Amino acid sequence: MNDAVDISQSAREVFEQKGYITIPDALSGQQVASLCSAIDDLTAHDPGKIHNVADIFGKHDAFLELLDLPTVLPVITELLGTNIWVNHSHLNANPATDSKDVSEFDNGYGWHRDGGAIHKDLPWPPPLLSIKIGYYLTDLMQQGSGQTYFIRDSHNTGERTPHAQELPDSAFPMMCKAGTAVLFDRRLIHSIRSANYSGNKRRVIFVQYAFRWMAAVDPMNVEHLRKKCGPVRQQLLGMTTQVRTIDGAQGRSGLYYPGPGDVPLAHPGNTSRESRLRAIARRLLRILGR
Ligand SMILES: O=C(O)CCC(=O)C(=O)O
Repeated sequence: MNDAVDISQSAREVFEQKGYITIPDALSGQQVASLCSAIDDLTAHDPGKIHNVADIFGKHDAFLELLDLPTVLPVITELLGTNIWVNHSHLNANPATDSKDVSEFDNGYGWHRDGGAIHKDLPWPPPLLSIKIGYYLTDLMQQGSGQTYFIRDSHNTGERTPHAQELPDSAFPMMCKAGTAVLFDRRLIHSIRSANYSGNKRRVIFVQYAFRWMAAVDPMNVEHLRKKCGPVRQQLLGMTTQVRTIDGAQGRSGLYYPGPGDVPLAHPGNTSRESRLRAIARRLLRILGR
């Protein structure tokens, strides 16, 4: 089993050393069930196929709570700070097959570091820049359940990505229980898929936090969510950017020169006021609904 995060040790220390942190029970059983059912709704047209679908937040409201999950977001802000947004998300559904290896897939394990052109454009070592979280919604404690494989220490070594069908000795599967969040360094080489002969469909959701000045990976079809989201979620969906005047220079983007309205996440007072208001509104609606 992988080491769980040791709360007494700083998250940064664990993350820098291993390139990932696991948070068991980041999601309750109820949250796991509702996220699985959202994935099943969105993939119901072809349940027997592998799905890897990006830009999930505008596709189902069940995903919205992952934006500012209290069990995970504080760790992200400890590692990246508050000038962040979610510039990429995807859901993965991997039905079980009989195959014990990845030879049936043209691209095998699909080894990669996250960030695409970042790795061509910047010399090694590139900075961290973004962190991806895997929310594992299926128990993956048994070998061959379609686990994500990681190449140990590759966030530091800069080694080449293995050939698609290769499984190096330094590769290990992320064995974890349903409800676990795994935060990983985008420079850590990982698989895009692995064999799933467990008999169970694997369901996972990936959410990537990046600095606000990094462009979107996804189309970001989220504008219709504005009214459903408070300031923090709006920030994380990229909806809070203002044009600012800096030292008399007009027309500077709040992505680069963030002011308080740009980054509500940096002002927890606003958030608690907002959640208090939401609680009052919920209570009123309950009373009116009686
Ligand atoms: O599905 C997986 O196990 C990993 C997918 C992933 O992280 C990716 O596509 O970058």
